[in-house]
Formats: sequence, C-alpha cells, structure tokens
Amino acid sequence: MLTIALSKGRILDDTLPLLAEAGIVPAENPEKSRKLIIPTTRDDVQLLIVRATDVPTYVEHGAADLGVAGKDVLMEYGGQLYEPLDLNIARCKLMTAGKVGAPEPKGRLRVATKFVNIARRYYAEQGRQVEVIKLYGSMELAPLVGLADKIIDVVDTGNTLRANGLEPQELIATISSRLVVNKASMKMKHAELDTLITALRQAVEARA
Ligand code: PRT
Ligand code: MG
Repeated sequence: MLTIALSKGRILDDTLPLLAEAGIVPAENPEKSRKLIIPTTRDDVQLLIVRATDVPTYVEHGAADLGVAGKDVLMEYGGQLYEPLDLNIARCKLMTAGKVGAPEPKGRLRVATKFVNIARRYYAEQGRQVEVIKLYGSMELAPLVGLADKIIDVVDTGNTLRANGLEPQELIATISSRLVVNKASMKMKHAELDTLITALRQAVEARA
C-alpha cells in the first residue's frame, strides 16, 4: 500500500490532475467527503486528507509514504524528508510586507507571521534584531492595529495585501509545491515509489 498525504484546497485541486495522469483517481470526491482516508481506483494507493502544515509531519513519521506540501511549509518545518520533485503548482511568493509608505522602523523590528522559523533565519542572516510574533492567520491585520511593523506571508496576486493597505516589500523565496517522500519508504518501497515519481515527473514536464 502507498499512502499519499494531501491538503484540501489549492494543493488538492492542482495535484489531482497530476495523480490522474499517473493512473490514480480518488474513489470519492475528497473535497466533499467527510472521510479522511480516501481509497483510489488503484487498490494499492490511498489518500490521507490532512492540514497543509501537517503534511510533512505525517510523511516524516511514516504515517504517509509521500505527500504534497508548499515549499513555504517545508522551509518552516525543517525535518528529514526527500524532496524528489517540484510539482510546479500552487505557485506564490514568500514576502515581507508592511503598511504602504510606512518608514522603516529604527531599532528592533516586530514581525508577525505563522512562519516563525523562516522569519528568525531570514533576519538573523541580515544581522537584524527582530521580535517575531507567532500568528495562525489574518496576518494582514497585525500592522494595521500596531501589533507588528511587518508581516511575512505568502503572496499570490497581492490583492489581500492591497485590500488592507499593505504593500509587498522583500522577496524571501519563490514558492511552489513539492512532492515529499519518507526516507524509509524510499528504501522499502523503492520500485513502487520510483514508478509513481517517474509518472508524476512526466505529467509535470508535459505541462511545462
Ligand atoms: O488554510 P490552512 O490554514 O489549512 O493552511 P494553508 O493556508 O497553509 O493552506 P492552503 O491550502 O491555503 O495553502 C497551501 C499552500 O498553497 C501554501 O502552503 C502555499 O505554498 C500555496 N499558496 C499559493 C498559497 C497561495 N498561493 C496564497 N495566495 N497559500 C496561501 N495564499 C493566501 C495568501 O496568503 C492570501 O491570504 O491566499 C490569500 C490570497 O492571496 P493573494 O495574494 O492572491 O491575495
Ligand atoms: Mg489557507
């Protein structure tokens, strides 16, 4: 059995067509089903539906053999995972953002984000003193109410920033979703995984 961890929303939407080209189709619609383990048209493959930020955890611990996660989530997680394939989906940018026209604060910068590890690393590399404030969502609010000077978040169109009077500032990384594979599975199930990864790679390349 191969178990694949996926999150609902944009990653599922963009991954299902690639899996279909590799011959794997869910037996029921994961977006509508309340089930968290979804069988597929291949009786040796099942899907686990988990939160986007939990995908690396399921894969690293071997509860799933493989999964799909944004590079932002992987950079924040750290951990020991194989990352054999860039699926080139759910593309966006990881950026700093602040209030439009706000002057660069002197001294210690307050940065609100759910990406606390990335934030600490980024500002440490610049030798900049920061206070990192952990949030779980609605990061755009923080500079508006004086909780933070800046945020770090993923940006696609930039509409969410603009709607809140914020502007993108520094680019930290360009992001896409990656296939991640458990290290022990890569050894124990090498033939099956190799076939699947090759099929997915061909599906990705056929689109480029
Ligand atoms: O929603 P949940 O809290 O469960 O987790 P999540 O937000 O991490 O998951 P999900 O499904 O929203 O995102 C999964 C992955 O998609 C992320 O890890 C990114 O790699 C990638 N991705 C691509 C994005 C976006 N584009 C994106 N635009 N993730 C989030 N957004 C947010 C953005 O922060 C903003 O709030 O969508 C909103 C709209 O963006 P704009 O710039 O188009 O306005
Ligand atoms: Mg989300």
